[in-house]
Amino acid sequence: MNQPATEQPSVIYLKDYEAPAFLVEQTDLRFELEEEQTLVRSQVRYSRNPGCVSRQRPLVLDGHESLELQRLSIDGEVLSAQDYRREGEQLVIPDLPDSFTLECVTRIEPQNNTALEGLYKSDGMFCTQCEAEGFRRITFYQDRPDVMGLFETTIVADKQRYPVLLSNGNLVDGGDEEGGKHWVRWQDPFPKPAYLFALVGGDLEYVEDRYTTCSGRQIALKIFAEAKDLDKLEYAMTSLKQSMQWDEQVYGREYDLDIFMIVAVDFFNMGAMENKGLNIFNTSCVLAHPKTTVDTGFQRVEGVVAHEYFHNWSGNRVTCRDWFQLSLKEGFTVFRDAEFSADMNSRTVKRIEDVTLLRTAQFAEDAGPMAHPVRPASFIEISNFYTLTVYEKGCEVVRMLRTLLGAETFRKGSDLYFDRHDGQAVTTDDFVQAMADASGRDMSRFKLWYSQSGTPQLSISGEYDAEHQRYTLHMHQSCPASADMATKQPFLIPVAVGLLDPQGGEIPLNDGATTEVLELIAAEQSFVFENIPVEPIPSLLRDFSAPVKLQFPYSSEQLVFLMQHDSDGFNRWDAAQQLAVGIMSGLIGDYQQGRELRLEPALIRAYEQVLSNQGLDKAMVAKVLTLPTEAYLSELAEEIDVDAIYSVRRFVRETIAAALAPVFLQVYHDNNLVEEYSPDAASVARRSLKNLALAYLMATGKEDYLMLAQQQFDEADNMTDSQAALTLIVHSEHRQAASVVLESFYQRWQNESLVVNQWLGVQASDPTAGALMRVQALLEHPAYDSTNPNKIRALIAVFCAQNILNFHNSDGSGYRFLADQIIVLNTQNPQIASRLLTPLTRWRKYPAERSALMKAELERISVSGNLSRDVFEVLSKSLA
Ligand code: 0A1
Ligand code: ZN
Repeated sequence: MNQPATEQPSVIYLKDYEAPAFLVEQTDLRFELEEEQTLVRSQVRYSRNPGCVSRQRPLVLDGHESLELQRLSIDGEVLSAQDYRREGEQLVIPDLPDSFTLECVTRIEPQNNTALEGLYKSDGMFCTQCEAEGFRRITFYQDRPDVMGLFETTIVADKQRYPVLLSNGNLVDGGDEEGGKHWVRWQDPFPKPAYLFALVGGDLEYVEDRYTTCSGRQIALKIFAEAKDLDKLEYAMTSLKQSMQWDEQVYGREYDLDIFMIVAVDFFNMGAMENKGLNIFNTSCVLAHPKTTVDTGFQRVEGVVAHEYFHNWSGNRVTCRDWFQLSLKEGFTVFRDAEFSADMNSRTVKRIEDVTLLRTAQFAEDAGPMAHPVRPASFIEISNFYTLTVYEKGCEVVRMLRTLLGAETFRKGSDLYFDRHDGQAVTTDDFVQAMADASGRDMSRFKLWYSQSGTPQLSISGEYDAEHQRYTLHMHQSCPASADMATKQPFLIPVAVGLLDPQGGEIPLNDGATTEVLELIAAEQSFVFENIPVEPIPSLLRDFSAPVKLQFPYSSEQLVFLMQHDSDGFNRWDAAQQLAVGIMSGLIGDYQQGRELRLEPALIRAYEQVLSNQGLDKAMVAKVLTLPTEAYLSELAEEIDVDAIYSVRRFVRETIAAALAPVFLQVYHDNNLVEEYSPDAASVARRSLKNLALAYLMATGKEDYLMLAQQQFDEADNMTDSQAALTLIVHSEHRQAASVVLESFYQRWQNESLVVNQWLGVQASDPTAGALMRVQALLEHPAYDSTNPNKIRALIAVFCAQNILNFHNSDGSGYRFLADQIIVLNTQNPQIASRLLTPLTRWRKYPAERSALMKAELERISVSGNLSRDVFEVLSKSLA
């Protein structure tokens, strides 16, 4: 919705929740899809909600300015303008009987819908995106998740252009009509909120398979895509079948319809959507082929297919009462998909990747102007709350519940939750209550994780009493004020702890186990371990048992010791990170003081040892040897000195590379096997280690290694190796070689849209000087499409989020560029515009000059007029 500049969009509060005045029994929809317009007729059977106190309340239907109302009738009687009123975008109908059928005909123009919410066209194909509030762009409806009804959908369209017509549930009827048209009818036997409605109409092909459920039911599985992409669907299909089986085995959840469909679309604001029985996916999250997809792309497909499938229970069968409860389905489902991926691949590597994302991006969000609790208390535009906090921190909250309760009791809790609330729209409190009831524990303090924003800080110190063989951990927790909340109460923090003896052995703890979960509930608390024969080195917060910032005064030697001996794989990696962070933070200070940079040998020695240890998992080696990213160092900094962070990281990388080049070369060759591509964990690990070695070799700047990268680029038979070589060459100082590989890559892949996105991204993240000019030139390139979110993300979002040197150019050109893009996108696609704002919202963390330039661009956007609710909310919170 575009607001006039003077009108302030209103804030919606959780505390104002009221049950709907009317319930929906049945929703019958009829769509006539045409080139210039779509006519939508909805016939909805309403009855007064007995749970609603006032019987006088009118029916309030949500709508949108793009809806053209053509007819409204109640039980066959056409309403005149006096029978209802328009209040903003809503339609209010007073004086209604207790039950009735409302018929509503609207005219919409999906072909002009650039916001990609509601019904729109993606590459000539009709598709929908109704979460969170897209259904109101299709017809007037009580568009809220606690209104659930049975849907029947009839679609009429030109048979030749749109041979495939899909909706939720089962296909029950269909036929041909005059004028070259055909029609179909779909019935969904499960009541659902409107946000889970979906429709697709297009010229699509599909691959097909079957799955037999644990109770022996046969499910038809179909994945639809454009004909040219049919060869890229096998991996998604395998992942789907694995997900179905995993959910039966791990959560006892069986699929409920006879058919499960996925459709791939190229224009999509997010990753994918869990519409009942008809998931719609961004092509980037479903298409995968060794020739065109990198290893991380395969993993993303596997994870997103699982995520959307798991929503069938955690989201669809049990849904959210209101949008403040979004993490009820998202946090839980991210937890479920993370555990699935951990079971399919390397558990520790998956945990490292997830924690890395949390600690860089979610911690930054929680410390910025958009900070909000996992269950927000208010919002202006719900689309702005599909955040890392709701998803990733929400996942951590569910993980902590499992850590506190133990896997078995947690499963009892999830069974109880699904049984108790099947078919209902519920709250995060209901979820925690099921866990409390299953375990017999009072979880009220735990619920602060849902209602308080900010990242808690946990300081721990250890004290050894040799005489009494007693070791004490003193803990202190605090949580800094957040943009939305000044003071916080102490959280219940599960701290998983192990104690190592000086030989690296695990000391048995109080209950004989080697890891104990301590429950910190107060601001200050001490935990005593008896019978500890020597002063131990503690391994704290094992497997990252809580989303907090931990401080413990480890020496470099102790960190190296933990890297070598900790039985907890996550903490071995984290010790390496902490070691590197400590060293790099010191160097950042040196850089700022103008002192010469010198890398102390501890890090190089530690890395060398890791490289020479043949027994280690290769994926872990690659993770351990990856330096903390610029984004993580920025998050940790009080004030972000872009030049210092960039220069120090580069210096450390180059120094390590120079010192260990022969070792890296050996690692490269040892892992450069001629083998058929496979996305299994061991092969992915080998490629990641090989390409890490190549990256260090390229960091030496030596021509020999450029040739090695060129050879890999020329000979690679898979996109992982090809793209790794391309990136290293393009990001190097070898400019001539860079343009040669870029040109050859484009020539080869110009017809593969997702590969072209990678090509755009490699250039957008190129740290060498002049990147902005090149990005601006790419905006005019035929490969770019300013209406396709995937292209916008690949070029603009990557430039602003990953190319810190060029985006933060001290002349302010990067900021100006981004603001210009946002001003255009604000009207075209508000969700994307609002997400793109993120890097500018962090302006307070930069030194004065940059900070002022960033703020000035935010102010320029804010006076550009006609701000969408999405952009308005982020801007106003950022400038408050
Ligand atoms: N529920 C989806 C995410 C999603 C949310 C909003 C969308 O459009 C604005 C699209 C998808 C998921 O968690 O996968
Ligand atoms: Zn989700």
